Amino acid sequence: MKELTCLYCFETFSPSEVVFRCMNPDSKACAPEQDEMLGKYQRKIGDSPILPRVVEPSKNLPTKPNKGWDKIKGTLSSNRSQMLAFAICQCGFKTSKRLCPHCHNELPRQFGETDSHTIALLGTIESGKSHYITVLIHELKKHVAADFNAAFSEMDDQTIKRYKEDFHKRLYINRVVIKKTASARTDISVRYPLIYRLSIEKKKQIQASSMVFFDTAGDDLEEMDKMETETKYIARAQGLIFLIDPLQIPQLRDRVRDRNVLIPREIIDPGHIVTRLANLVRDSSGIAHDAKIDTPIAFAFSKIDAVLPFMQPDTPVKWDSNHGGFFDLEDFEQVNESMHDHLANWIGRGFEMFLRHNFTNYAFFGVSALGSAPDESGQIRKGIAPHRVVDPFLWVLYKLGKIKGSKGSQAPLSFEI
Ligand SMILES: Nc1nc2c(ncn2[C@@H]2O[C@H](COP(=O)(O)OP(=O)(O)OP(=O)(O)O)[C@@H](O)[C@H]2O)c(=O)[nH]1
Ligand SMILES: [Mg+2]
Ligand SMILES: [Zn+2]
Ligand SMILES: [Zn+2]
Repeated sequence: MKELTCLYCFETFSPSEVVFRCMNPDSKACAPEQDEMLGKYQRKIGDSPILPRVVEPSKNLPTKPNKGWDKIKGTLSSNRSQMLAFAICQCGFKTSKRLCPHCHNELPRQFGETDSHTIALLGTIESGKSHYITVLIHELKKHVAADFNAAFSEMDDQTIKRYKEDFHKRLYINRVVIKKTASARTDISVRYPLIYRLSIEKKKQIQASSMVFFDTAGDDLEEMDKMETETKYIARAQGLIFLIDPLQIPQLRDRVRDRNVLIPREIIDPGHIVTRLANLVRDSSGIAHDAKIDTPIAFAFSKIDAVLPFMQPDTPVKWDSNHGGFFDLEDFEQVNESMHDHLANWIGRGFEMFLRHNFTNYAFFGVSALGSAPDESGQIRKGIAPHRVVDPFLWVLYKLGKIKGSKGSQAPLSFEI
């Protein structure tokens, strides 16, 4: 039987275990109740939200059976692998609002119909994760549609609201930097991933995947092994994008200091997070300590705009990338090699040696979400001019077999989902 994985809590369940929330608008006929499971997910224990009743179709026999009930009973007993389209509450009201049986978050309408891919974003505090995700999503909406004949759209209301208010408004409307991400221990919105549907028309058929992104606080990643949901999503991610902040590398930090560039307050060694990441994936996936992890992991130097002056003049990362309908492998190989050499110069060989001994599928990139440094008051006066932000994401899709790669101009114009 096909198991489903919740996009919010990452627990797995069979389709018939899905529960529902009553949609009866009359709260006198069906009194709202405290939802402790959702309260637990939102870390509001003792202060759980009061919401319309949860309907468990397998347990909840309606007191007033109506026409729909026979159909539900039939479906439940005959086919456990089917997800019910609706359920009937004890109050007799029919509802189609599906919830995860483990965390009681509402499941997006297309949930279960598409493959789901979690792409986790990692990096030290202030490495640029929130800016990167904001610009990546903006670029994917703009270019994926044009270059790949595909559509990229939000899958749930939470994503629309959070992207618009927390991310898009600040960068693209107010032109100010995004605030530091609060710990998921204190801010529940941080616990909610951004969920998108990527769909493409291929041979007159629409093929879709859901893409789940988490913008975790660097503070939480420092203690990732203590965070239950975060641990699950990182360990179960199909692809990882790991941002390395060049401005936290002591050698480069000293050189940019006199160029009027804002430098992060703290220096945190990306090696610590990578070591924890490897342990976490191994422990939760049962991978032996001498076996390598094969999850694709893209190491991207963020804020590359700030360090380009210190890179070799002919470094390929200076050029714009152009993946017109395919992943450009020639460009990828040149950038990967060049960034790999820079990594060795800037951080030393130890980091790469650790990667080589622990991962099979990794590559190096250089990205800039903003294109230039914001000023000291956090204003982005020069406007947002992203550079190569889609490269690591497209590489992950390529590694997952979702898009085709090509060398040179004989590019196949297809985007396979
Ligand atoms: N020069 C340059 N600076 C950037 C860029 N992106 C982000 N920054 C700077 O880096 C700072 C931190 O970026 P965030 O995206 O908030 O970093 P984060 O990794 O989300 O940090 P936490 O939420 O604390 O984990 C921003 O306030 C900007 O000043 C970029 O593309 N270029
Ligand atoms: Mg952040
Ligand atoms: Zn869940
Ligand atoms: Zn009801």
